[in-house]
Amino acid sequence: MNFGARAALRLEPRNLWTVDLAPPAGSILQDVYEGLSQTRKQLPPKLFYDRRGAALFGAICGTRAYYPTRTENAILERRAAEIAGEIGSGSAVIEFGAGEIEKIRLLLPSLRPTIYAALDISREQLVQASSRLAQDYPWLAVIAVIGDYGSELESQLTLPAYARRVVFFPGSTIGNFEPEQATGFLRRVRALVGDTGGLLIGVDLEKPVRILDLAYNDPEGYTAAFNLNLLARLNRELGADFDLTAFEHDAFYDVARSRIEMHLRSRRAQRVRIGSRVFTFAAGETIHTENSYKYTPQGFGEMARAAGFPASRMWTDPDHLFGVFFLHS
Ligand code: AVI
Repeated sequence: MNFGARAALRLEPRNLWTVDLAPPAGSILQDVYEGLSQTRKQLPPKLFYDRRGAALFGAICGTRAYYPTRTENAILERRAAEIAGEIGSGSAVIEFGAGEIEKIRLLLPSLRPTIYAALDISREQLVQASSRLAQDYPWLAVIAVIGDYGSELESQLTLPAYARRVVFFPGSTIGNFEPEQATGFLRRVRALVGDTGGLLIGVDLEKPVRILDLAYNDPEGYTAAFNLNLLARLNRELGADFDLTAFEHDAFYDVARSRIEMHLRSRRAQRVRIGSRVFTFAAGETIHTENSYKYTPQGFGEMARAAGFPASRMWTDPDHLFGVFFLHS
């Protein structure tokens, strides 16, 4: 196996390799200055996921209100044989943003790929989760690729030509991309998997507003804590002086744009110091922290077609809350 200039290292167990394609760790300060200097202040959602943010996201996924995780898991579990039938055995599966490597486990016994490459930026978590997977599935070649799937690192990935390439992108993370970014992402995947490969992707579907509003305003308050942790992170990592009690979580569904918007709303007029700069907030002004787009099956199918995937099949749950799509040419 070849990964551009970087050699893959073989680890224990013997069916596990790792390769480091991570960019040098940079400061988040530039992103923060840029976002907060806009007329409508914003911060990129990737900043949510420090250690505490990742733990809070895990807690959100376990709530009753946040239906996507359990619904997608149930679809993968119940439809594993059909999904495997569509993809065929012996493929090379590449998961983007693999995290704890849990969802692919629901498919492996039916899917029987030869290679599973897990991409994630969080080194320690990825190597540990890959090692557990390699131990549990000794027949599978597991490759832990430390890198950012958002940075077009697929040009550095050379997988064996004989295996059908299938990108696995569960979790409805595509919903956090702006529609043009999402199309660009699908095009990149299409180039990576080629004419014979495909994309297995989880997509959150449009649904009644009350279900969506509740999912992003869970009664336990984990989503609010997850949103506010972003400011706590800026205090921890950049020495900023955000008063966390002076901001509140605000999440609502915008029907016209088919998206949940998350904001942090300033409860009063205030000034906040970050590094060498001071930012001024009016009472009620917000920092826009995330969009989460919801798609209709038709709308997503059209986007996929425009990106070079003319064929698709979707599996859903009885309430049509969530769709798992297999896109191919
Ligand atoms: C990761 N992503 C798909 C989640 C979502 O639903 O958009 C992030 C999230 N934000 C608030 N709750 C969950």
